[in-house]
Amino acid sequence: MKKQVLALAAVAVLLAACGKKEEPAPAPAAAPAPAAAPAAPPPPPPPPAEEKVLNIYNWPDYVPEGMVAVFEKETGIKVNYDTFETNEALHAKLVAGNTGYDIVVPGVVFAKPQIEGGLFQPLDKAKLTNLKNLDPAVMSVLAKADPDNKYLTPWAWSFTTVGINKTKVEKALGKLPMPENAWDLVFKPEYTAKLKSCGIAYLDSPTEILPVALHYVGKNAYSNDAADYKVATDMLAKVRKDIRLFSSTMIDDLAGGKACAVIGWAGDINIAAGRAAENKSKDVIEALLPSTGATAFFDTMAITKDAKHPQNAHAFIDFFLRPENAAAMANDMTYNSGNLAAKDKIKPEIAGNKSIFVDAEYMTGKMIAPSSFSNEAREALAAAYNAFKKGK
Ligand code: N2P
Repeated sequence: MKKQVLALAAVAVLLAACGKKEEPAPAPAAAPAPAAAPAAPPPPPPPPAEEKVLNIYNWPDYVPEGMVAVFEKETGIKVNYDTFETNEALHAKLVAGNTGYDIVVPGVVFAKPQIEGGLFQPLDKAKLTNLKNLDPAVMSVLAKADPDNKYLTPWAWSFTTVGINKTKVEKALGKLPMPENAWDLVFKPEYTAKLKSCGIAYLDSPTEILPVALHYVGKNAYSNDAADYKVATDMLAKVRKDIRLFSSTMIDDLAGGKACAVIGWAGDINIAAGRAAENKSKDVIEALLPSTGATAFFDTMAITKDAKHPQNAHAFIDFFLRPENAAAMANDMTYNSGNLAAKDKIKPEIAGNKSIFVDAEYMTGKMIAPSSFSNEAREALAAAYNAFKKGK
């Protein structure tokens, strides 16, 4: 405390000194004539006007309806919006180069090697007046992949978890009670043998499934050690015959009745729940918070290195960072936005949903923070995962 007071006093003294007017020094008797000042360099030319186009590459079912149209109307910029289904697919595109996309939305697990690989251009923060709306806690998660937050701003975050059609799962389990650990539903033969009748689906991505499988077998979810992958895939091999689907989103599978237990994204599972309700289904669909934890993901906007429309890209990023747009991500899409200023615009119906607004206890005690894999590890993960899929 004393030290802090002293330090503050020192700052105060320094500030006072800065404010003091200096008496002008008397001019020397025979001052040499000052050298002619060099001509001021001409101001930099204004950046060339960009064509009114913006090419965005994002995940499916991940933007509030009408939001892009509002941006187009407001700016006159025509947005071409394409989608990819896995981080692996986006990564392959970025590495190949010349994507044609200005903004892409990788998860931080992949954004780290993408930044290190020089695939993005730094943000011009002077153009992002709404950066101030962002939650410092989320920015510090992003900073693990992007030191000093130079390249990434948050799109949305959620977590990879177990989603169920509770009605169907309880029926299929019969006398077997729900497990204490929700991951048993998709990883333990005792349960999968029963749930295969109503359908088990996994996300079709090595870097989604292996981390949760690694965690389940007691290994680091982001292990770079191929020996750990063997332990995880040995576990997975035992349930392989019970897995009906490998899918890139669980919305249709859960809402349409193709699957009753999935490994998916909490946000998409919540969307499925909403869709089933719209379709007048009585089934209850839920994103679970497993007792042993789930893997958090943070998806981020980045501007590609060779973007042809970087100014439009900045305009869109700043637009997205407005509180009302970030709030719509939660209200309409059931995804968190990482935008503090959006907090008081959240609809009361969803404010209590713990699978969107995860409580602090789970967040700090259970949620598995994102990390990254080495390039070699990602290759080994893909090989392990493909062998598992083929091994039916
Ligand atoms: C798609 C959401 C993607 C989140 N609806 C996974 N990063």
